[in-house]
Amino acid sequence: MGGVSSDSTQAYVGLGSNLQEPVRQVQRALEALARLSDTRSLRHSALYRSRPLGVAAQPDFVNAVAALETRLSPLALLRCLQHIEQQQGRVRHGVRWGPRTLDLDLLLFGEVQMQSPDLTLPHPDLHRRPFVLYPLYEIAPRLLIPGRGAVYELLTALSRDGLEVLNT
Ligand code: ROI
Repeated sequence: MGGVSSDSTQAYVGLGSNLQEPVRQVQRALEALARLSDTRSLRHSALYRSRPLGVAAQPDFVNAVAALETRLSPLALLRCLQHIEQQQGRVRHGVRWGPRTLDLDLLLFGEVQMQSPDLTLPHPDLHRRPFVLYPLYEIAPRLLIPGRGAVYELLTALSRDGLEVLNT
């Protein structure tokens, strides 16, 4: 939405899907993010194909990262992300680390560092996941992750592990 003023924060959201037309799932979620109230969508990365982390016997994932500017609180934004997941018929197959229709992770919320039962910021696995760090680097190459360091330095420790940019 327009009119996002100076009391707004830049937030980064990770998107992932490996069920029910993953490319379409991620595209629909990007559209839904752009429609959030009190929030403006700034840019997003390309869509990437990635090997599944966790349970290996599941389809490849499609991943992307979006940058938003928002006046929502971190928890209000998290609730919006969960709502979008539900709208897109999120199916969890009961397996931890297993396949999913749509996963939206709040990766970063400005400089906020917090740990609560509902939300940890920055996202605790962000710095070790190639399918998050490479797309993040694409849209914010100089970004600093509070408590972790610069994205471009974190990347040097991480192989691309089969990560591929998709032509969409
Ligand atoms: N693996 C990849 N490649 N991408 C994801 O988004 C992803 N999400 C997950 C698990 C199941 C841990 N593995 C993933 O939640």
